Amino acid sequence: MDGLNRRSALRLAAFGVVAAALPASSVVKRALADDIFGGHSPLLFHSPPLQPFRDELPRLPILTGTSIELGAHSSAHSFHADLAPGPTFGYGELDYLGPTIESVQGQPWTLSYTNGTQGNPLAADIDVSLHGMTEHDREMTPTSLHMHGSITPPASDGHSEMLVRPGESLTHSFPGLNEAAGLWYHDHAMSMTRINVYAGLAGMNLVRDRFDSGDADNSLGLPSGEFELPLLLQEKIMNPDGSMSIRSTITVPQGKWEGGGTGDVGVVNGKIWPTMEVARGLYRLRIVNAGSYSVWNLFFGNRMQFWVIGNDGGLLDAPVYTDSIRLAPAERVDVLVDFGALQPGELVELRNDEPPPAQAASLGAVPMPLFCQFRVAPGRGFVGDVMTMYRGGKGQPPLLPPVPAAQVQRTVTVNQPSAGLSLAPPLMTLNNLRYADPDIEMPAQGTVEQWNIVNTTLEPHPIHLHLVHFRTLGRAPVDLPAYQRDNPRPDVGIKWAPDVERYVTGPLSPPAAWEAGAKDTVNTYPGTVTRILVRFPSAEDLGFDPDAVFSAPSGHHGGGAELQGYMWHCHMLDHEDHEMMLRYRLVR
Ligand SMILES: [Cu+2]
Repeated sequence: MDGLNRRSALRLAAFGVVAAALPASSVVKRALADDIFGGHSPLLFHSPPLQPFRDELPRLPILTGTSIELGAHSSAHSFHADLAPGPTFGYGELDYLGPTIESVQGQPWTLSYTNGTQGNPLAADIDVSLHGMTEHDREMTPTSLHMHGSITPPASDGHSEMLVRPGESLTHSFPGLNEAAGLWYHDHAMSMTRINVYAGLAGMNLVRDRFDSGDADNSLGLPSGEFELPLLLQEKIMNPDGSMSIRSTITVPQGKWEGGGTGDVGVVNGKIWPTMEVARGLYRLRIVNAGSYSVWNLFFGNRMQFWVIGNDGGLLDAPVYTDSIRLAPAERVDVLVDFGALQPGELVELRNDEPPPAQAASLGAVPMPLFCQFRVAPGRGFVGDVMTMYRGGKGQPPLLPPVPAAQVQRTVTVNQPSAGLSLAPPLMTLNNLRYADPDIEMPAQGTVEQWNIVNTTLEPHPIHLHLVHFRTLGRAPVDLPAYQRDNPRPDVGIKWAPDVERYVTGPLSPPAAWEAGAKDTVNTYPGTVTRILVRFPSAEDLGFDPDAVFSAPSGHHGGGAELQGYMWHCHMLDHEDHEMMLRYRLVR
């Protein structure tokens, strides 16, 4: 922590009073923080000064096969050349993160998962007051492996109550139904997801198919091998001893849920601000926002444009040429970038200029500016052009189907129950419900529903539905004061999702062009209704029963508890860990 002289301590005390008295006026608080603290707020923890580009950008190893074994284990990892190794979790052989799994459409595969962790590197940060947690969990870390975006039977989906404790194993079955796409896997244990992912439990899954085969001669003409680069983006706060700090602010005691904190250093594939030499040619970057909380507006430092050719669920019909992309937690983009247009020796940074969320900004957080650097080498790289289309042609998958018509309209809400005078919200909810509340959504198998997601908070929330893919229709502004005045919200625990249509005050803004394809996570903006069209598949479509009852090998509420269905939740991990997650069932 920065040393505070008496005068600034007095100012800080005054600031605290002002901040508490103005819970809704984050702009005022941010201005005060900037004015008083020059953007280096003593309310926040900070990483020690670190020089960028000291480490080479790691290429995560690739794991293939139809019978994969993957354990989670305790380890130690150095995030930067000038930092000692600190305690982490890793999957497989890695000290931090996991290998890139390559699977193939049409080839069922299994993943035998073992929880080999010993203790938890962030044990002191675990909030045992959250849903289902006990003191026991500090040392006996519950885990649950979720393949995000995968069409997975319920018992293998990494349900948050399907807990695998140290020494236990679970074999996940994946039927290979997804088409080629960039999926990712991460821990999903109840009330522990933010802790376990921050500790290192995340990795990528590239699904291949006969078009996007990953081979050099793929029929889409896409860069492959060394010219295809998965990039897991995260941000962190580091301690001087090389350990990670999941705490972001001094205003919340250690071991208490924070509500979400931003980092001040960018981490790519496990290294802080790394650098990589690239050949002069086209590269395919498979980017995932694997952060806990932050939305990032990504761009290249030289403002060069690039092509987005796919997102969560697979390829777009045609590339989208753009100079920036706003990526929320769990969203993925499949990007082509041409380093061949640059001169040898040029340096290009992958940067971010998204301001931090209001909650973090109110404490003095500033944008985390940088992820990594590319150094352009003299040699020529991948030779090939960007195609005008990636679907619908010869050697290409079919065009995306038309957006289906809705058979059912369903309004759901994203809420932050009143925080009173406190800076931190007490919890976050969907439909004003806690995770365990019984009044869940039960769409019928085989129907197309339009979900109208009303975000009544001051922050964006990326909403993720397990199992399904959907299409985003767009976002429209809502008169929230009138909506909430006419429909008073009852106590938490009573469902609150009033019809929103007569409170919509403006036209539907279509999604960004790159958001147009099959999505599994959508960023819902504050004060808007985000409309998505979801087809809920039937057991016949899937070849498995999505409503099957299954039981956990272990669990907070006793091993063997019967579970059913999937989850939908905010993918800000801090939020899903504190009630912004509900179950849903696909019923017959
Ligand atoms: Cu959220």
